[in-house]
Amino acid sequence: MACLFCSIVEGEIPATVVHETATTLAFRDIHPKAPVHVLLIPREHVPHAVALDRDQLGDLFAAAKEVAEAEGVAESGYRLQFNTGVDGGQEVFHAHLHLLGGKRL
Ligand code: D5M
Repeated sequence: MACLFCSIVEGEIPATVVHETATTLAFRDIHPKAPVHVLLIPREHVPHAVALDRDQLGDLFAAAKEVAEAEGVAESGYRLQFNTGVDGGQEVFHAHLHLLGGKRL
């Protein structure tokens, strides 16, 4: 079955990209749960957070820091969240790190 976030990486489905590197992509969540809600993903398909290797995890967290600064929430604070597996609330099975901020969560 086609992966939604792989389609975004390939440019086949539009997304509002806010940050990109050789290994990661960050775009706005289509159903934001906070004034700032960005999803950070590895370009490579990895089904969930626990399957990410150390380099991929490091790249995602480094990108999250850059996004937080660019979105103006670095000082006020923000939440970083991986929903992992069905009981964890994961709906899209391409690993993604939620960055939420812009209000008191
Ligand atoms: O989070 C999956 C998230 O993905 C959820 O917050 C909605 C978001 N989503 C779904 N489709 C899109 C598109 N097309 N663009 C941007 N964001 C999208 P989970 O942790 O799997 O529950």
